[in-house]
Amino acid sequence: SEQSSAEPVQIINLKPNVQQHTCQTYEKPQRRSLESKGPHYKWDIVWKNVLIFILLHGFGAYGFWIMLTKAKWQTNLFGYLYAACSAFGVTAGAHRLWAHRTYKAKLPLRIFLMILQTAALQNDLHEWVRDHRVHHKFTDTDADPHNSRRGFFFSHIGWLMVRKHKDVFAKGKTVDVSDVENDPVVKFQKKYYVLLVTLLTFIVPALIPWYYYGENFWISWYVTIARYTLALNITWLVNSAAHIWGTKPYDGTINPTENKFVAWAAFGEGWHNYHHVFPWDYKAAELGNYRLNPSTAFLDFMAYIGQAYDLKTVSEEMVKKRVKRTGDGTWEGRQNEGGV
Ligand code: ST9
Ligand code: ZN
Ligand code: ZN
Repeated sequence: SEQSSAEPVQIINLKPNVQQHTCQTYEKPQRRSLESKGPHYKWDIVWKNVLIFILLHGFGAYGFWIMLTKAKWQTNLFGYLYAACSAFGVTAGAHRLWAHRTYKAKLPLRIFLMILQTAALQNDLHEWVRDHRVHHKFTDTDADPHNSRRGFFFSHIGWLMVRKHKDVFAKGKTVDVSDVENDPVVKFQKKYYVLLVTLLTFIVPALIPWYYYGENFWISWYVTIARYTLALNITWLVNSAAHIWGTKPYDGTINPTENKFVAWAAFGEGWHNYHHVFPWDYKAAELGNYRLNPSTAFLDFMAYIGQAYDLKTVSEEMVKKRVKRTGDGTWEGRQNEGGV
């Protein structure tokens, strides 16, 4: 691709006093303007996506205003509950089950989570998991699909509007996703993805308020767009904000942070320094306080009714050892508000 031809230039142009980044190199995350990335990265822009995201955010903002001024309270409540369901599909499903295998799920729960994840329209599970595993293996390098060293904008939304860096393809090949490819639930979703996504992200949630309590269809439609746009941005904050702002109680040498706001907004996925250090913990946090981690409450409930089992976690001893070795010294004052 064009990116590969631009690559050698990037290396030759490195000034002698500029350190080349490796996974191990610690650099305080910096906010730099997109322009400063110009000479280093070729932005092979996918204009179709740019247009879609501009329209989505335009109509989403309008929908948000409709929510505040015109929509019935039932429509807003339904929108919130629908967003929460789709969030669990992403956090408990795509993320903690399929991407990290932090627990095992019986077939009914896997089907349920697949349906919820479809309602979030964040790519099908196979693609979501592949990008996410590659993100963990090559965090904040050129092989990371949303490399946060390329700035807030790129890691938040920019990465979805350009062709991927050649390293994502090359190094991504080394990441095994055969378990997901062989999961019949994932295969089913992939086969009917466009139809399922159209129904579950847009049509069904727009029709319910109209059908059941006489909401104006267009109001319901705009609330649907607003819900989707907001949920996407909250999800993206995990890749952007929680790789830039916050403390690093578990490992001060990596970019991912503990970010309480993101944890609150993203259903418990903002304890991101911990998560990158111990990705197999089903709580995706050390303490798993329900209020700042509803996804953990969801999974504990699923375990209680026998749908989730073999939930993996990390011993306090192991956490403390790691904190001592690599933490940034903020562990004592860490904010997850005293556990469950
Ligand atoms: C979205 C995803 O928003 C968000 C993910 C966020 C993750 C956050 C995680 C944090 C935890 C969870 C928090 C949840 C909180 C929820 C709270 C909610 C209230 N490895 O991709 P292509 C190869 S999606 C290995 O097309 P291009 C592969 O062979 C939003 N290989 O690359 C592939 O072919 P195939 C909606 C890889 O052409 C081929 O390359 N979706 C990898 O550069 C081509 O792949 C969109 O907007 C890899 N990682 O295009 C769509 N990647 O697939 C956006 C690729 O056949 N996508 N290969 O095997 C696109 O339009 C395009 O992907 C592109 C890049 C333009 C971005
Ligand atoms: Zn993860
Ligand atoms: Zn991350």
